[in-house]
Amino acid sequence: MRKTIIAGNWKMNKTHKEAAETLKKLAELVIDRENLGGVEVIIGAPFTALESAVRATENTPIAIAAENMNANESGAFTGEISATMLKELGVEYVILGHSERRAMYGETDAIVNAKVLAALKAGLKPILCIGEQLEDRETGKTNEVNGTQLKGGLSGVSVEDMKNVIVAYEPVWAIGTGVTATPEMAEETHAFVRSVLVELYGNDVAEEVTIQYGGSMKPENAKELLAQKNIDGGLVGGAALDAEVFYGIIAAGK
Ligand code: G2H
Repeated sequence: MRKTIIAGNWKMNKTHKEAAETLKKLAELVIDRENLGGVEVIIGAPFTALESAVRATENTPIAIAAENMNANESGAFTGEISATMLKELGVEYVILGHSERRAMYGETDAIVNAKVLAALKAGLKPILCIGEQLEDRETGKTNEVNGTQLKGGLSGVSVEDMKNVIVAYEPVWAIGTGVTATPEMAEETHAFVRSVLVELYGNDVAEEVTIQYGGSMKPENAKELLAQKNIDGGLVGGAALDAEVFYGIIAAGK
């Protein structure tokens, strides 16, 4: 049985103080592991909010993710943050290869792959994001693009390490636009993504990988999306900023 994992991606939102306030509210709604009925909850916060986020979620079932990291262990990389720095803070996950980083900061599959490997080496669990642009979908390249990003991002990841990787499929045209892929459209690509995982790691491992959907997920559409066979969770941006709205998505996954 694979896990249903609902993760928030706050992006460049929330200060240190705001993060603690939102997480206090979210922790009150989440109550405890039993109330979550097997759903796992993660919040991805900006670097400056990570320490307060980790503190605010101590003794709660909410885990914390960073939204990026550098692949190098240490050194002359001004302004960058390493996996070890995150791990020592109590961060458990790291979102890697988000389409905003690919588009705005030139992250290639090779860069994303180096980060995935470095995260796993340091004991952080990567949430590897993949997704096609509108143009790719319109020209029939959805599977090709997602397959290339997935294989590129996972290059050199062992079968053993794959147990600690989450894949997030985020059609770029659905991100922050209010346009959601229909559950059928999303399921079709999720099934394709799983077939690539079968090719890479075999059926047993592929069946256990959580594949999240991302792109304008909200309480109103979450249930239908999460009901699809190969959609095992969500990576939620805008709708994760408010604790009650985000809890609506968590509740839909129960
Ligand atoms: C996609 C998603 C979160 P939103 O980027 O990763 O954001 O839910 O706002 O589309």
